[in-house]
Amino acid sequence: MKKNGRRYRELKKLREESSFSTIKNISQEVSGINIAYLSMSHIVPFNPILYDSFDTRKEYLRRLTGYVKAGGWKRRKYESAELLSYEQIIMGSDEIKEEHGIGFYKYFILLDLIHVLGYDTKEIDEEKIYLLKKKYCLDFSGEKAGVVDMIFKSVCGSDRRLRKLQENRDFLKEAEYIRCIRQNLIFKKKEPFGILVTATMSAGKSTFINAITGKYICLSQNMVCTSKIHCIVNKAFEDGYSYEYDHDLVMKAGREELLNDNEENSSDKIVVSTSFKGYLNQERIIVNDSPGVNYSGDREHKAITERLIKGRNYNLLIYVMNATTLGTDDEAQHLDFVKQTIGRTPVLFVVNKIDWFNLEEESIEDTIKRQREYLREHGFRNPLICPVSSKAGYLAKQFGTRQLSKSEERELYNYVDKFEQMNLTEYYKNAFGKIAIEDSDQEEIQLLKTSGIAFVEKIIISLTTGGKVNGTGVRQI
Ligand SMILES: Nc1nc2c(ncn2[C@@H]2O[C@H](COP(=O)(O)OP(=O)(O)OP(=O)(O)O)[C@@H](O)[C@H]2O)c(=O)[nH]1
Ligand SMILES: [Mg+2]
Repeated sequence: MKKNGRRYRELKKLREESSFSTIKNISQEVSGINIAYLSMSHIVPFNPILYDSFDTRKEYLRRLTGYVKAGGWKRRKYESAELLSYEQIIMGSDEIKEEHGIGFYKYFILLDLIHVLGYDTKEIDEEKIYLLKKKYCLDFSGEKAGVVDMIFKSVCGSDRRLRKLQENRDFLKEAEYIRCIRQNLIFKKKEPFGILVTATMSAGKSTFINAITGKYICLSQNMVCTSKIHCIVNKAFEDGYSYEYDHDLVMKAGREELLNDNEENSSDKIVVSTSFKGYLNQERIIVNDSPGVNYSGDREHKAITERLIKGRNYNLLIYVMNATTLGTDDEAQHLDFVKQTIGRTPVLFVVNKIDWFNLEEESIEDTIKRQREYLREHGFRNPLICPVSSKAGYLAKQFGTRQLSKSEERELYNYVDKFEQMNLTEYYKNAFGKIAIEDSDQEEIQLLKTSGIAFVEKIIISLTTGGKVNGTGVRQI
C-alpha cells in the first residue's frame, strides 16, 4: 500500500482513533524554567534550625548563602528564589525550643545546599567544589573535606546510596531530613502526567481544579474570567507552602501572590506548585487551567486555549461541561474544535454543577444518556462521562483543613443531604466497574465520594497508567 495513498491515510486515522495513548512524555519547560524543580517540596520546615536561637539561625543563613555564592549560583533564578524562601522560613518562626549552636547543623547545611541547587550537582566543575570545600572546612573547623564529597555523592547517586546515608549512625539526627530528600528525588524522577482542563466560560474549570487539588489556587468566581493558563504542579509532599512562577519565582507564595496576576508577566502562563490533597497526592501531575473559550470581552482567551489544545503537551484532556447549560452553540463549536484537534489523546467529560439537579423533575441516568448521545453526534464514540459537583468536593476537602464560614458550612451540609439522595455512586459503579472507593463513616468525607470528585480522581489515576480498554484502563459500560 502506498504510504501517501488515500487507503493508507484512512487506515492510519482509524488506527489512531481506536487506540488512545496516554503514554507520552510532555515538555516541562515553561518560560525558561524547568518546572520539574517545582515538583520538589521544601525540606527546611523539617530542619531543627527553625527553633534554634536567632543568632544561630542568622549564622546558618550566612554560611548557606556563602556556599551558594562560592559556586556563583546565586545569580540563577531558581537558586536565589530558594535562598530567599530559606531566609523567610528560618527567620519566620518565633519559637525557640533548643539551642544547639551552629556545629550541630554541619550536615544539615550541606544537605540544604544540595537542595537549593536542585540536586543538580553532577555537572558542577571541580574548581567550584574545591572552593566550597575550602570555605566549609574553614567555617566548621576540624571537619574534613571528604565529608563534602561523601554527602554530595550519596545525595546525587542512586537511591540505594542515599538510603545507606539515611541508615548511617553518624547521620541519625539527619535521618528524617534525608528521607524527605529521597521522597523529593523519587518524585521528581517520575514521568509527569499532563492534564489540560478546558470548557466554555464559567463551566467550573477553576472550581474543579480547586476540588481535585484541595486548595484554593485557581481564582473561581462569577464574571471574572481566568485570563491566563494556570499550570498547577503537584509537589512531592505537604510542606505547608506553595510556589508561584509569575514573572518572578516565589517559593513561599501567599494568598495575595496566588490570586493576583503579576503585571510584568508578558507570557500567557502562571505556574503554581502545591501538594494535592486527596487520591492524587502521590501522582506526578501537572494540571493546566485554561481560559473559557467563549468570553466575548477578550477574543485572546479563545486563541490562548486553542493554541494550548493544539500544542498537545498533555496526556489527558478534561472537558468540563456545565450541567445547567448543556448543549449550547458555543459548546458545540468548542467540542468540534476539540474533536478535530485531539488525535489519540483521551478525553474525560466532567459534567459539573450536578448539585443544581432537581431530582423530582429529572433523572441522572436520562441526562447522562442524552449527554452521551450528544457527544456521539459530535464524533466522540465512547465518551467517558463523570457527573460531579466540584463545589461540594472542594468544600468537603476544605472541611478539616480550615474553619469554614457559616454559609460554607450550611452549603456543605446541604450537599451532604442532597448527594446522599442522588446516588451518583450507583452510576459510577455501573459505568466504571473497576473503580472502587471505600465508604467513610464521616459524612463530610463521604461527600467526596457521593459528589463524584473521588471517582474522577481514581479514574485519572487509572488513566495515568494507560491501558487497553478505551486506551485508559477504565471500563465504560
Ligand atoms: N453550584 C455549583 N456552582 C459551581 C460549581 N462549580 C463552579 N461553580 C460556580 O460557578 C461559577 C464559575 O466557576 P469557575 O470555576 O470560576 O468557572 P470557570 O470555568 O473557571 O470560569 P472561567 O475561567 O471564567 O471561564 C462560580 O461562581 C463557581 O462558584 C458546582 O459544582 N456547583
Ligand atoms: Mg476559571
